[in-house]
Formats: sequence, C-alpha cells, structure tokens
Amino acid sequence: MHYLRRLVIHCAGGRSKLIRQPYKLRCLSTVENPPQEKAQSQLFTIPKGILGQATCHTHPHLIQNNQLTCGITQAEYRERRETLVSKLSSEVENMHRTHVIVIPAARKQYMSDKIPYVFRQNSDFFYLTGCLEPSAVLVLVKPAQTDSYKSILFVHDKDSHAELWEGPRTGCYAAARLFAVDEARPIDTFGTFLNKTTSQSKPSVLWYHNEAPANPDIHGLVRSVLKPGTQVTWADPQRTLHLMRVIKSRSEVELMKETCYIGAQSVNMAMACTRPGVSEHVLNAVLDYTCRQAGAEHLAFPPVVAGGSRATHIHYVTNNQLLGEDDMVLVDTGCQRWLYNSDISRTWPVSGKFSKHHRILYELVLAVQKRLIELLGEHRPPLDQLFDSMCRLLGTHLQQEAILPKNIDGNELIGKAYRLCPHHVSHYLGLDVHDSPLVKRHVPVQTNMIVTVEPGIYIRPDDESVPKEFRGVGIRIEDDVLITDGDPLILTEACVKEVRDIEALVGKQSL
Ligand SMILES: [Mn+2]
Repeated sequence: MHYLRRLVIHCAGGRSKLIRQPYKLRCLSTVENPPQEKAQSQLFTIPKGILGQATCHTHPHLIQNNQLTCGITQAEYRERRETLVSKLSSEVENMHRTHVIVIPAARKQYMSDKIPYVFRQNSDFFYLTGCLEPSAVLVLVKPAQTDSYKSILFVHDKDSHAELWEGPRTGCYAAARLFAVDEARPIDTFGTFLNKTTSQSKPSVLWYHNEAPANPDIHGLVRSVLKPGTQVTWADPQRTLHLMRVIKSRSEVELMKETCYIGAQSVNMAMACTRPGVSEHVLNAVLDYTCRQAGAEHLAFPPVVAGGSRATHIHYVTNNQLLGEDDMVLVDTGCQRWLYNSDISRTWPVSGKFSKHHRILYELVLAVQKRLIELLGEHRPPLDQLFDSMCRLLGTHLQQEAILPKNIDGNELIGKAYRLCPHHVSHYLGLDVHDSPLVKRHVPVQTNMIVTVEPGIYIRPDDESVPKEFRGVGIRIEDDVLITDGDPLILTEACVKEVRDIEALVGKQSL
C-alpha cells in the first residue's frame, strides 16, 4: 500500500483526510477490551497447537492474544449467545417450556464435481460462535423453569484420513475450549441429540430458521423433529438475532473501520490505474489485488466495473469491455475482512477530466449524497424515509439543471426521479453486505448502526425525456456511514469523491 499512499498524498496535495494512519499501525491498534471484559476474558483461554482455524498462537500476525477471531474475544461471543437466549425465552411467556435454539453453519458449495467454491461461513452462525468450520451446528438449550442454559457445538471430530486431504480440524476436545461452549460433540450425533432433547423435554420450543436453510443436510434432521403430533412448537430466531446484529459492538465498529478503509483504498487505486483503452476486467483485478494485499480475504461481491452506458445497468458485472476516452466508469465494490464487509461506489471520467455535462450530473448526485448523510445525523430517519428524501432532492436538482421539466411538482416529480434511480438509497452493512435483512427499513436508524448512502442516476441512451447530452450515463456515489450520538462518521472517507481530487488521481498509476 505504500506506493499508493505516496501516490494519493502526491496527487491530492497531501491532505490528511485522504490517507490517515499507516495501515499496519491501524491494524495493530484494534480496540482494547474495556476493563470489565478483560477480567471476564481471563476465564477463557485459547488452546495451543494447530487447529481448524487461525488462532492467536498460530497466526499472531492476524489475531491478537486472547482474541478468538480478529478483534473479538471468546467473552464477546459468549455474551452474544447469552443475550440471544434471554431475548428469545422472554418472547414466549410459558415458563414450562424448554427452549432449543439451532443455528447451523454453512455447508461447502461446489463449482463442479469435487471443486469447491471459496467457503463462506453463515453470518448468523459466525456471529454467535466465531467458528469457521463448514457444516457445524450450534445448539443452545434452556430447560423449563431454569435461568441457565447449555451451549453445545457440533463439529467434525478429528479424523487423520480426512485431515490428510482437507487440513487440520479443531475436533471436539479443543472446540469446547476454543469456542468457549459447554460441550462440543461429533456432528454425526446431532440428529439423535435433537430427537432426544425435544422428546424428553416436552413441551418445547424449537427455534430454527426454516427458510433458505444454511445447510440442507441439517434442515432435514430438524424438520423431522417438527413433524405433526409432537409437543414441539416451531419459532424463528432470526428476526431477534438480526436486531442484535444490526447494532454494532465497539469491536465490530473497529473491524468495520478496517474493511471500509481497505475498500476505499482499492477504489482509489482503481482510479489511479484508469486510462483510455484499459479493460474493465483489469480494474476488477486491481480492486481484488489491492484488497487482498491489504489484508482482506476477498472482495465482498462480484464488483460492478461499468464504462459508458453499461453503467445504466445497475448490476452489470460482465466487466469485459474496454474503457473509451469519453466514457465515465462506474465502480461498485467492497471487500470482506474477517467476514465484515465494505460497500463503495464511485464514478469517474476515464480521461481524468470530467466533460461539462458529466460534471453537471456528477456534482448533482454528489450534492444529494452529502445532504442525505447530513439528514442521517439531523433526523435519524428510517432508511425508507431517506429514500423518499433522495427522490425529492434528485427531482429538485434535476429541475434546476433543466434536465427535468420545471412544470411538474409533488408526487409527479418524485416519480420521475424514481424512474432515474430505481434502487433503494441505503441498506444495513456488516457481516452481510445486505446486513440483518429481517430488520425493516421503516425503523429509525440508531447509534452504532452502519448503513450505506448510495444515490444514483441512470439515464438510458434512448431516454428521449432527457436532453441528448445527458443520455447514456450512469452515476452512483456510495459511502458507508456509522450512526453515532453526534455527527455520522463516514467510514469510507478515505475514498476520494470531490471533482478536483478525482481529476488529480485518475491515470496517475502505471499498471
Ligand atoms: Mn450498497
């Protein structure tokens, strides 16, 4: 990253907001535990030896001492499980029922035959365990009329033959200590355990997310317990879990700052590598390389790298065309670091100089985006209300530039603006790119939520309702924003977006 840092400082006159602390220093300065957590975290220890995932002993360059995963302690994961059990059991009034909560890990996915995709853990499961193993299951059992609960993690046990092929496993013995659960058991005993627990402790509530199962193998076993005629009732834990996930802890905020910083730098680098004749594919590779080099696992999603009128297709991901001298290029990308995601969009001129009409549209979207971020701080509106504000602001600005007719107002104007920006302006962000999807967007934003702010404008080449010189253009500007008690904090601030900064940066890095 050092050459990029020099490059950006050089191009932008050394303004400190573009590049803050050196990345390595920031990485090591991850938040310290508050005093009360410190005492608790000493109750748990991370087992030594080579386990199924990186630990502070085997990968001290990635994970600090006493943390289970980068930035997060065993105590924090345990606290999340406790909170979930207490929230779910208080939702159902009957004290005479046993609560059994089942949260499955993701299963390996295959590209073809025995060729796997890169494994991505299920976010709900990871949030509660920190465990990166495929096909594991977390079970939390709170017997009737007790305040205590038991946590059991089902994992793949040690198996020398399987480990010869796939690498080391944590195994049951070390898993109980590593993940700070009461028990770890072999995954092939999960079905019998669930049957026994639910039949012995009637009546019981089985909390399980029944739709789009994370692991279809586990789904079959859980469904068999829920057959008619039993005293097991079903309930979905996911909404409660997402209400927890949508509010970020101190350590999660630090992790989000890092992933946003890396994503921001990758977009700066893509800008610097842009020149006429370069392929969208090459910018895609620059984004990927820059993020991985800075410590991200991989990009958060297949990025949009769309030159010219291809940017009017909101989810264009083909990324195989050459960039033309007169084009702008729209990039929507982000990275994943320790499963936390950034999500950034920028649009810039391939030549390094905005044309008159491109600049009018760009500055219009930028003004709307900045105002929307202010509104988040001033009114803490629900995201759906922020979307209404975007349509109204876009409409008014487009009228001022004579791009939309002056003789329309109210709902008609909002409707016309909506036609030019048909996607939502915001979503929650965190372990998933579209984070905590069960939290509705009509609830007001709260401190420690992280949301995107991403207005855009897409004018098709054949849109005759708009003056000709503005057609065939797609612009989106997206930042990731932390809601605080004071002003919103833009976590992707390091990514340049002012016209003069963009013009100073485009084309300045040779490939
Ligand atoms: Mn987004």
